[in-house]
Amino acid sequence: MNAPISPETLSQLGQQARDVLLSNWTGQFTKPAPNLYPHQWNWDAGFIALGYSHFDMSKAEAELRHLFQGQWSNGMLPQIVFGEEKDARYFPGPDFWQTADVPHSPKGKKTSGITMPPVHGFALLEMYKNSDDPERSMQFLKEMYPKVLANHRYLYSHRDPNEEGLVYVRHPWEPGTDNSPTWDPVLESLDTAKLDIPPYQRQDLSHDSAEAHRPTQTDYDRYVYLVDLFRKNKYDDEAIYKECPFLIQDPLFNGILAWSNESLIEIGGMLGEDVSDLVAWNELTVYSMNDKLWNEETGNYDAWDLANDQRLACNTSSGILPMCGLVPTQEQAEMILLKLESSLYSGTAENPTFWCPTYQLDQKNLDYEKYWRGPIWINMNWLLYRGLLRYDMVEAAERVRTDSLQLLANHGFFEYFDPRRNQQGPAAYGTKQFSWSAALCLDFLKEE
Ligand code: 9WN
Repeated sequence: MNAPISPETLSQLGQQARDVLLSNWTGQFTKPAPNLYPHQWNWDAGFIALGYSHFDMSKAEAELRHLFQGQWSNGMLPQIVFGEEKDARYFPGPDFWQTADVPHSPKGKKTSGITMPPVHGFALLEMYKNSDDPERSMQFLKEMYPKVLANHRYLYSHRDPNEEGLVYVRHPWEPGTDNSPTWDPVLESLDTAKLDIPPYQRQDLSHDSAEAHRPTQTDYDRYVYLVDLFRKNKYDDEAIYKECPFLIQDPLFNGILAWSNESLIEIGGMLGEDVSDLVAWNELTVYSMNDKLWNEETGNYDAWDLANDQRLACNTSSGILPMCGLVPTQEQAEMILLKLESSLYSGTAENPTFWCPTYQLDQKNLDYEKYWRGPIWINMNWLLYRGLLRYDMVEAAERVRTDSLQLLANHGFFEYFDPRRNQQGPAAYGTKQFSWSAALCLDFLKEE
């Protein structure tokens, strides 16, 4: 559907992508964006390191090294490792999180007290594959493998109370798809008028992103309420589990975990390590995702609300992305492909869409412009691209790749994009100079 992008445009795009990453580099790590996100974020850093590995392996390694300096002694890899920029305006900052006195938190770095999708196993293996200095990269694998493994061990031992191989997230920021409609039913039961919410000041609206595209005030009230609950419980996982109303087994988080398990099994094999725990964890994760989360009627992986022990219909792209972790069988993957090609993700002849909207187009509360409730995000497209390739769906994968490059060439390295091909006026939203849009663009471009 796209006219081919000229080689000149593609080469310019590559140069611009490298420039975005370098301009967000602080000397220690890369900010996800110049102003809106002034610290280091967990899954962003994985994607960013992968992007750097195409042109600057030292920075790729430094990115992950810095992130893991924030790792807690129980293995948890935090969502944010705070930088030291004096005029950084981000809420919630370290003063709000209050993790410094928690016994498990690191001494040298300030961090938040929750985690994010464990992309680092596969990012590490991808970096190794992109290296032209295998000896050096083998050393890096040796250095990082135990740290990444410790994060997986944390997830399986502290976030899987029923030992199902399905890890739960306890805050909408943990799966990274903050205001996803999947957890609306759970969050709506938290009546903000009746909750005791500490005073706070949002900072996100003072930057270059429109209020209408960001999470709502009520969303933030609930985010803050949950952080307050964690700090009151001193970040003790068992205590939080007993009290927290938001405990969700998310298909994207667990699908990513499966891909990283697999990658760690491969790395562990190269290093001569005993990978039996990883093999057992991964078998259970794949089994349970198919046994508990797969929905044969819709062809989606649903989410599970552990606090109320109920299924949460997941009609977002998180429900099809476990393909990246080789979770579905070939037959299930064929069902997913049919769905992608249907009006649910492709629109109609009059109103076609770029791939891939993050929310099915038949959903009443779909919003093409609002954050994780419809727009295209480049990291989700990249995960889908890799997932499709794993099932030999080469044509579909190529469509995701070229749609992504087309959007980036049309608009630049925005945070998220309007899926409508016929959209008149602004069609790219959030912050500009967004690092993972640039980093993953570089990975898409290696196929040229
Ligand atoms: C909260 C940094 C992060 C991404 C998330 C994205 C957004 C933060 C925010 O930015 O979330 O973690 O302040 O909105 O939703 O996926 O990692 O880029």
